Amino acid sequence: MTNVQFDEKVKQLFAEHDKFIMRKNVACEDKNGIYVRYQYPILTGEHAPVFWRYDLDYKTNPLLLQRIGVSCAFNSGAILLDGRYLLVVRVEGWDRKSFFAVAESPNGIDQWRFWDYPVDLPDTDKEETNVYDMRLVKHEDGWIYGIFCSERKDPNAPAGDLSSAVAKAGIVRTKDLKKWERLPDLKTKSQQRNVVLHPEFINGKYALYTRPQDGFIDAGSGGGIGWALIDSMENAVVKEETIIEPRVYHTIKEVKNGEGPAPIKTSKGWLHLAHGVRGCAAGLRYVLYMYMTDLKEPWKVIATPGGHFMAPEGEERVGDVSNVLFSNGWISNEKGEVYIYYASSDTRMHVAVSTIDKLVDYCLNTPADGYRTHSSVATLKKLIEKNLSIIKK
Ligand code: BGC
Ligand code: BMA
Repeated sequence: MTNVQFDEKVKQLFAEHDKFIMRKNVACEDKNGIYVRYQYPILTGEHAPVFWRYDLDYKTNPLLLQRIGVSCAFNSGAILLDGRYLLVVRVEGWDRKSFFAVAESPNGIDQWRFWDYPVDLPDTDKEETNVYDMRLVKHEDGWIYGIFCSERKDPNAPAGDLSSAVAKAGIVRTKDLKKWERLPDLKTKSQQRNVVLHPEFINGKYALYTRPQDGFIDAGSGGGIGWALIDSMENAVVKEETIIEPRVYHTIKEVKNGEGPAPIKTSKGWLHLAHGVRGCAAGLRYVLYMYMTDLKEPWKVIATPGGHFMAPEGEERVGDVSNVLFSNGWISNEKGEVYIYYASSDTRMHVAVSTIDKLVDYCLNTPADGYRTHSSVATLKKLIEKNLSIIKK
């Protein structure tokens, strides 16, 4: 390739990338009245800027080969900051390391663009090997907190076991998503993934949704979504945690569950989005589900719509880790809309749109899981009878 051809090709790379980012997203057909998915993934590995992936110097890359690969953009924290829709995305490279990067959109739906540099996460522990799944919360103390999973090799793993890991909750805070202050990791008795900060003080204390687990993968004897009050975020210690949202046999959350993003406050209570996991021949299947808690006592569950809220569909079903929907970010805006940012199969980000009114109605009026076939049939029969009497009138 000559110098001139090189310059031409670089120009083309930028132009194509820009066209791809500017593509308008399209609302899909409303299939259930509860939410509407958008057709195109909002972020993928291909959204990584050209200048992240290529060395654009003719002298050092005369063949214009990609030097750094970005495979996936998924599990993102979300925040509406001064009218800007922002995601802290889990970006994963060809080397299987994830890192955080901010992406911004003018409307929350399309034109998502990464900021020039990834998040400068303070490096405080040389054993920390991978980080992922940040929950962003604007707390009433004035800070925006990010709680994420900090993963390292299990120091007690037998020689030759290069898979066993230990998960902890890392904590950062910021005002602008640019400068990040790292606070000491959360201290708890067990391993933790999916730790989420409640946005308000509860009796003067910070409140956390936790997910105690016996092993790295197994929820074990613990499991379920826990609730813990802590005195400080600068020295965050969980002394006591209570399970408020347990796992249940033969449900969508039989193997594991975990809080998604921080809950949204409504006049009827707090809306929660979570993930539920069951095991099957194809491996673990992750779906999203919802529940609601009491406005004044957010540790008390007041509504449990049965089954999944969203499950992987179509191309969502396939990816680096197939059969997974995961969400750790949503945004409610001043119009009462809720933008649900969810990832499919650990590969790409999507958006689905609903409203506070619809989600509250969904939570309060969708029949709960009766945990047995017979109660599912009884619930169905009740609705059929009611409807047929209306139809026949
Ligand atoms: C992966 C996570 C996954 C976890 C448990 C980690 O190594 O990076 O995506 O949730 O393992 O399977
Ligand atoms: C986990 C999560 C996610 C991931 C999922 C499926 O336990 O913490 O990072 O999406 O597994 O691999």
